Amino acid sequence: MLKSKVVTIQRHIVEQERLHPGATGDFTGLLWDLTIAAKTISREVNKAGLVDILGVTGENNVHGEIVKKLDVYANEKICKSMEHGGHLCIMASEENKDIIPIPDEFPKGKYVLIFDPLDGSSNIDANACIGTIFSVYRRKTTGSMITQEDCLRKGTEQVAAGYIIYGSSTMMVYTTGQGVYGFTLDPSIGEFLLSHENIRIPSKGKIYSINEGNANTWDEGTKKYIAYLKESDSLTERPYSLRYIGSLVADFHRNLLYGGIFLYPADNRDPNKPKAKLRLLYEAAPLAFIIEQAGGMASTGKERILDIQATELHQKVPVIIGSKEDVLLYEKFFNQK
Ligand code: AHM
Ligand code: MG
Repeated sequence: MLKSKVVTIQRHIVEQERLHPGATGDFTGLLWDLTIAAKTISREVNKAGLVDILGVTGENNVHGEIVKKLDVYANEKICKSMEHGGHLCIMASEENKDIIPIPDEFPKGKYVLIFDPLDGSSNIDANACIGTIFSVYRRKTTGSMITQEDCLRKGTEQVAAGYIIYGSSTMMVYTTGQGVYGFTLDPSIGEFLLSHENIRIPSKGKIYSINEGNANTWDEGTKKYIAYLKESDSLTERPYSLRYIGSLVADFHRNLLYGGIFLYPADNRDPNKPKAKLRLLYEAAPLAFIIEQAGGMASTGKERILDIQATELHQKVPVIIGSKEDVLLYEKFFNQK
């Protein structure tokens, strides 16, 4: 049966904006520009196996990791799609060491865009899911100088966050602080259509997602928690199932829809210098905003991710994210003395 109302992402954004009296349309324009970039990246990702675009460029990104060609493509595409609209004053990308200024020839706007252009890039050659993550803040500084300070923020200050998942179909999921909405790209008309209204994560799941190969690097609390999830107990629906793709957006998206917990704890082999992997501004904070809006939780084990004030552009944090009851229980294990 046909749905009585087909809602394009553009219509949804406009309708959301109408809820804010005094809105100028600026933010609508920003999100609209992002959807254009998303569609173009989706097209390239879909045909990646067909053209000579796969493979390694030979350059390393700021984290010392090998950059694949599609990462470079996605990074440039987002920068080019977003720089001229007059909505942004600055950008920061996981692939760039420093902030990305808006070129002089374009007007500057009041928003800041922070993004991971193509996360999970180690999965590209295997045709597995990858994603783009984004986060939007209002400009903080005043005056003519726009600085890194505008990007070094607390997650609670986000005005929007979302991701695009390039999977069996392409989806865009986003929040502006009024619930989480998912749109599926209909390639025949080139439009994102509302497919997941007001997404809520189950309060408890039966899935855990973690790189178990790192087990010997975990702190005691994490070791005990994962061992607990593997025990059998019908009352608490254990054992949990392990599902791990190694592509954050894909692991996150599945757990958001089915319930569960994703963990990337710090490497604790030197307890005085725990080493996290995921980035606060590009990965943790936007997904934390989305999960809280969907009724879930995001924590480092010790603190709420959205409360962390960024002090460095490429700062890394432990990420424990998912169903509320699962994350709360993890915190108990983690903080047990
Ligand atoms: P990337 O931003 O370089 O793609 O790395 C982040 C990815 C995440 O998508 C994923 O959750 C994690 O790294 C997987 O790491 P590991 O291979 O150590 O399990
Ligand atoms: Mg990433």
